Amino acid sequence: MSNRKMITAALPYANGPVHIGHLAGVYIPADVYARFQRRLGKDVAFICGSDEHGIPITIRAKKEGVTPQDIVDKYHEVIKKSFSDLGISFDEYSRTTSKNHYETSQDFFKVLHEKGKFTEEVSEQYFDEQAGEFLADRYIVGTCPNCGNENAYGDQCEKCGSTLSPSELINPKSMLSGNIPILKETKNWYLPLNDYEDFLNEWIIEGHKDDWKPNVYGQVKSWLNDGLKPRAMTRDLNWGVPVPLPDAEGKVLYVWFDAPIGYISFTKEWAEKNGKNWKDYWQNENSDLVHFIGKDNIVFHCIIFPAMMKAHGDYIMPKNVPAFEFLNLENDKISTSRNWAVWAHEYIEDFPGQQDVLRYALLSSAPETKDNNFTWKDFQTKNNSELVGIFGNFINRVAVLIHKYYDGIIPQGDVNAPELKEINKSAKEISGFLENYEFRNSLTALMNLARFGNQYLQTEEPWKTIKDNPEKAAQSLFVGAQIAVALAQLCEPFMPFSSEKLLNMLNVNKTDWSTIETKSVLIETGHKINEASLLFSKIEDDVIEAQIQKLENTKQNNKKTNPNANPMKEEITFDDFTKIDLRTATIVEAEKVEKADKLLKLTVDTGVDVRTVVSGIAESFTPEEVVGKQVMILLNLAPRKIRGIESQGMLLLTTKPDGKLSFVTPDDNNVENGIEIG
Ligand code: B3M
Ligand code: ZN
Repeated sequence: MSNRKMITAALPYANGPVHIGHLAGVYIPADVYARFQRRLGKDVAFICGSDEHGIPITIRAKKEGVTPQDIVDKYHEVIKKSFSDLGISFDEYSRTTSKNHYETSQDFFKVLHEKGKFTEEVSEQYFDEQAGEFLADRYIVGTCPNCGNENAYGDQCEKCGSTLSPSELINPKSMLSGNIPILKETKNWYLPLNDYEDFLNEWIIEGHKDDWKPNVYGQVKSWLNDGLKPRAMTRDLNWGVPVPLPDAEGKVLYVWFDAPIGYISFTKEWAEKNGKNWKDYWQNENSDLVHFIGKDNIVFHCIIFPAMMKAHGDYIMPKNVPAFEFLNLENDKISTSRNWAVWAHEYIEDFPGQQDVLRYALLSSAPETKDNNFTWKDFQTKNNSELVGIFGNFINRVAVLIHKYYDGIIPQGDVNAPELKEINKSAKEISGFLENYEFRNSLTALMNLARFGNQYLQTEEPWKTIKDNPEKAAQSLFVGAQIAVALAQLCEPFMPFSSEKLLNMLNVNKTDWSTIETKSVLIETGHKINEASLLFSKIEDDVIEAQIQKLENTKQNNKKTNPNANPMKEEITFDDFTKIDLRTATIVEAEKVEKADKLLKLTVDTGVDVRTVVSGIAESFTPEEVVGKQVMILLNLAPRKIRGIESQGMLLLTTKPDGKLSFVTPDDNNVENGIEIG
């Protein structure tokens, strides 16, 4: 096993903030792994950054009416802050618009070009003559040939889910100008992936059958079975890294060409700052390259990027590509466009100081082998029953009792007590699971040690034995203290904030993982611990209800056919409704109210009587316009004085898109006055 770990986490597109799906399926597991490897004493580079090119960025910019640069500047900061707030311990978090990344990715391209690894192909692509631009597949809309949806995109129909190519669309239209695009010839550089089939078969299909996750292995196998085709590595776009060739005006590197090279560019940036040599991590067999990704990125990390690195010739291949499935939220697919997500930056605001609770909850439902589900109720239970009830409770009992009976000094105990073996066993179990990318099992193993500690105290009952068998009480708390220290050390990859708090409380330093795997005494008799403080606190129902309500609001919002419509008011009963006396009526006289621009004084025949109503309609109607109009009136509204005039009732009005008011009237104006409405 190599001493160097080159760990990458998929570069998030800087087109929006990160949500719990990203965290559970890539960043938290990757962070646990990186922290764990550091504790093993490995030479770790944990690298990530924002993916700032590609259509997702330009689409977002169009939507918000700003430039792509504005978008990436904004979201790069938001994303970077969320990661740091959540304790994701990247050694480097950079961005693909950095100068160094442009140079690194262009150099990479040039090497492949000079080695003759690309083929040049001329193809016909849709072109918007008015905009003067070639159109990315996403920028073409038309009718889906499969389901007839008139708003299908050039790459996909979101209604029936089928994958499309722009040429399949019926009546294609450019999203830039609305015009019909023309087909125009253009030259691009292709990587003939088919040339790498033998290499990929041997390396992955034969070489990693047993150590790669079945979901990753299976997907690669099926791609290879279907046969690979040349894939364009350049695009006719104006947002991206320019193709570094003289005859490539207006062309940029394909985002999936430049983005994975980002891992390399960012390692260079980190190495430079830290006196390291980046090649030790990327071009040396004594380095383990591991990519943490979501399942939708498998083909890029297991086929395309390896083929690029193979073509280049100087690079090592990934040792493993632990890809995760997807996390759902309250049994529904997480969706940025539907705002169906728990956003990292909002969580941090709503749950200050509780980053570890989210880390714990997401890890314990990490979608390792199949899609998984996050619910707020489950989150609450995990906190209240597991973190507070088991882990926190054990630590608290040990610390409080040691203070109570021994002034905070670790008492005398038998260093050969059999229970101490449990510590080493747990440490080994956790590392076994982590080496195997089994994050949920590793977390369970950690919690099992806390459970063991709790049960141990429960059977030993030092609070009873302290009276008639003080030696036994001392022994129990000596063992309890060892388990507490072990938990403080072992929980660090999972819950770094709590680990730090706990290490402080126990007044001990971080140690190597191997110490916990082998030593039986982690804290000596006579050592003084600090004041006990609570590690976790109960999350009350109202806090959870508020989060559920937030999602409920999103659901209601998504149902709106008119985004300007206000949400429904609080429900009323039928009895409430029958109290309201609505009638048809006719305006018989109208005049302006002096010194009030908005008001008209109206005389209204309600069928029941003739009365005065003051109405704020003067900016929408002249007095002449309203005389003779049949209207609807709220008859039994308590009278009130407006500008010294008593107004008796209220006319029903609505607002037009231009802001002008309009009367609600019966659609047949032969209705008599005084007829009830309901
Ligand atoms: N930005 C895709 C994604 O966010 C892409 C990953 C790049 S990793 C090199 O799913
Ligand atoms: Zn369709």
